[in-house]
Amino acid sequence: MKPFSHLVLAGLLVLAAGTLAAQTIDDAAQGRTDLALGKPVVGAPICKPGEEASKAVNGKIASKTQDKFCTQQRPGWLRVDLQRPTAVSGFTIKHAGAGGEPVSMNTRAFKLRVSPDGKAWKTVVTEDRNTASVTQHRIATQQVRYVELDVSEPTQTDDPATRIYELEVW
Ligand SMILES: [Ca+2]
Repeated sequence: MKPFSHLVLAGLLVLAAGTLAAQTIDDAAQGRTDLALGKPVVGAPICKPGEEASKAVNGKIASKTQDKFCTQQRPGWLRVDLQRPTAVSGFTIKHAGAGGEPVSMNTRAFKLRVSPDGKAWKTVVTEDRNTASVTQHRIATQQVRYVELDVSEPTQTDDPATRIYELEVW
């Protein structure tokens, strides 16, 4: 083998190792257990059948009509019951764009409140001008039973509908 080939081979090995490392980190990040998946959930009145609050914790984002929670109430809200106090350190919210809808429909302003008992509530996340389709919010790890999403500005425009494809708790 010529020296040049050795260099190419070494380069490929470095590339392969880098890809493997990145993949491992990515898997770890995505390997979080979604504590809200399939849990009891209530929310503001829905836009139409198929867009119930439960669709925000069904683990799916494929369907624009069956996998999201939609409400036109303002403020819009959604409350998940983890059923017992659970160590929570963050949230991932999948907004309209994550479900393939226009990013102009992404939730603009919202808060996340948590409670260990349904009585004492604490606001742990405040977002005033989000534009992203997927948002992640890390908090100091704490014991949480209820998680509530409160939406004050549902979209980037005057479209009044809140669209949440998934509210993940981790
Ligand atoms: Ca969903």
